[in-house]
Amino acid sequence: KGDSGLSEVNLMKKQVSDLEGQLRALQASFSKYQKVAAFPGGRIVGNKVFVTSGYEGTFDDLKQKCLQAGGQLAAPKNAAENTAVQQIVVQHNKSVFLGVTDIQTEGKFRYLNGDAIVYSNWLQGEPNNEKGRENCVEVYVNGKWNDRACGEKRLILCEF
Ligand code: 291
Ligand code: CA
Repeated sequence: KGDSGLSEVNLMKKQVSDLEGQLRALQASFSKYQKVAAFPGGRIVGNKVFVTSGYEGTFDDLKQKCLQAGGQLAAPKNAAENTAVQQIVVQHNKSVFLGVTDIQTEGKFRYLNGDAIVYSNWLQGEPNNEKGRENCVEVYVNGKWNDRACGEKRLILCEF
């Protein structure tokens, strides 16, 4: 009888910590749906959401704005995510810049965290580093990727 009170406390500690975990997951999920509510026309793919405000700017400008919003530039990592990006490009009839560059090493495309890309959807003949000046990646309305000069202005697309 002596320790039944203690094990009841331990059981409750576990229940509280489980609930804390569930609450954290729910908060993370809810904050993503809030982005789509704030910027309608966003796309939800699994745990990821893609949203645009309609703003257009250079790569550095767009990268900064996504970070400021608590997200990052879109970086589709599979065909389903790329299709979601494509749908937004089609909706606005404007190409987006991805969070993918070969700024560090020419010809080696990486995510903004430095990891090598695990998925790509290059248009035939791309990336061609035209005039040696193309280190960013735009997505065309057909969903295909083209490397493009980072100083060009493109539609912002953030992921959360
Ligand atoms: C051509 C291709 C692309 C390249 C693009 C830019 C155009 O696509 O060679 O690989 O990225 O040109 O070089 O840049 C400027 N300033 O015109 C054109 C298709 C729209
Ligand atoms: Ca190109």
